[in-house]
Amino acid sequence: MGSRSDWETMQHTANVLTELGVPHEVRVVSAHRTPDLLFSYAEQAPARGIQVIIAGAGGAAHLPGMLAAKTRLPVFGVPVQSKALNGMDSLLSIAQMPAGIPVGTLAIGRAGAVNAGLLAAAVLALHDPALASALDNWRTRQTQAVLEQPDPRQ
Ligand code: RP5
Repeated sequence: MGSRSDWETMQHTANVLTELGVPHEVRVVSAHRTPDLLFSYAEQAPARGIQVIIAGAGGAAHLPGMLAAKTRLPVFGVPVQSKALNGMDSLLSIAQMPAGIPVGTLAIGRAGAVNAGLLAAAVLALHDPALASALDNWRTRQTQAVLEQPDPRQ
């Protein structure tokens, strides 16, 4: 994520990955404040065994796009809800990538953070039967939770 202030949102990604048993690391890497770290992080990621990068950032959210520019690993971007523009700035900065450098863009805020974890897990599950099973179970529990409580007053 681009800042410690993004953790309030990005903790939801980490929580999902933890629930699914996906090994992951959490780092603050800022496109603007630590650009050299951003480059070295992206360049070294494949050799360190990283398979997917989830990048959350807000405002002028260049982190996901710049990571994608520096690595062929799949990059999923989470637009953090900014104070000034409610995350529309984050969303557009992350989504409007030029052809040739893709970033998979999720929803603004918590929903995007949760779904980034689920999407990354789905990609990894393509070659990991145990993770595929954990993801299926997670989705089944979610469905059951809705079906078991159809009355929102309860
Ligand atoms: C972005 O600027 C970060 O991703 C964060 O969402 C936003 C504000 O950062 P702080 O000023 O709170 O550190 O780079």
